[in-house]
Amino acid sequence: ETRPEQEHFERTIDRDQRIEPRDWMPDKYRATMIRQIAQHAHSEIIGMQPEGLWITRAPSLRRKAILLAKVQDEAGHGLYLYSAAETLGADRSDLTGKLISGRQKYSSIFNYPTLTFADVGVIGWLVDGAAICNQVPLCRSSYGPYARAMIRICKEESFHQRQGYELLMTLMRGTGAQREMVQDAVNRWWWPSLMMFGPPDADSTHTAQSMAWKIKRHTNDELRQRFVDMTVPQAAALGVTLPDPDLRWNAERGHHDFGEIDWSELKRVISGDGPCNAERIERRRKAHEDGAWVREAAAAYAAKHAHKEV
Ligand code: FAQ
Repeated sequence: ETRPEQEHFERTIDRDQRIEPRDWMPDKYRATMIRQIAQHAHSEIIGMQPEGLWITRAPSLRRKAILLAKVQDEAGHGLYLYSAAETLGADRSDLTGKLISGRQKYSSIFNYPTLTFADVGVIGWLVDGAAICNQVPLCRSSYGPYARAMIRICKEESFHQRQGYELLMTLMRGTGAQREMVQDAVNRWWWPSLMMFGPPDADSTHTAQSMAWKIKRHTNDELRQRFVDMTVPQAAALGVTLPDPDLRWNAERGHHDFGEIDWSELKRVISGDGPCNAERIERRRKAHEDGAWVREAAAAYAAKHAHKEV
């Protein structure tokens, strides 16, 4: 016999309506949402680092202003998402502690180094492109505060994607050395971008349950395929080669076939052993510690204010 609140939950999911913070939900649904939203928030915050490193080295004032705005947007996305996690009863400082101590994950993609300014363009094109592909369907995710946060985040991500593509078009119209710089960045970021979508469906722990609850609307492999199909013509327009000799159109499937992904690399990077994992976490830890006085001052101010109101 199902309880009325459980029936309400199931009916809401069946009808494609949204679960709201006040609603009853299964403990596992709550835990899954906190996990995914926290990982997503951590990714936005850690994701500020690879591009942030280029703010002081941007080649012009215009590029610096654009990059500053983009990295600032990422901070905003992170804060939005931590707020969404709070509606589920999560505590923000606890989530930050779990990130710093390695008990919660963030996207594998941010553990790769940004070696040249072309990497800024390729992150916009491929990494934000992959993020959009993954996040547009999440605007229909069953948890209301997450789905609504995704709407604004996706609008900003699509602006980020275009700025990356425009940066690359500019470089491709430049010198031979600049074109080589772009190709080198594409070679390094292509495979890690495909890994952003997660393990293959057969090895994905959470996909089946998250699809049943309509948290996820497509599987990891479906979104990865969509991303490949979307990116191939963009690469051709740009004049770069995607570093995969097995990449070709399959008329029968109506999709591009592509080569085998090195899943052992994804496993390594997720488990903490990527090129920049230690550096990223160390920088986050230091920023958190350096910001302690700001949190203390804000708390003291709020306490004083509350006292005055009484
Ligand atoms: N990296 O069973 P599944 C951005 C973990 S975009 C690290 O398939 P699920 C924008 C997974 O958590 C990036 N870990 O899991 C930006 C699970 O571990 P757990 C952020 C990964 O949740 C652009 C285990 O493997 N976007 O930040 C990865 O059903 C430029 C098994 O996997 C989002 O977070 C990975 N790539 O599907 C910012 C989108 N893949 O928790 C700055 C929302 C999997 O059991 C600059 N998230 N894992 O210990 C999602 O859509 C999903 O969570 C997936 C994974 C698709 C990422």
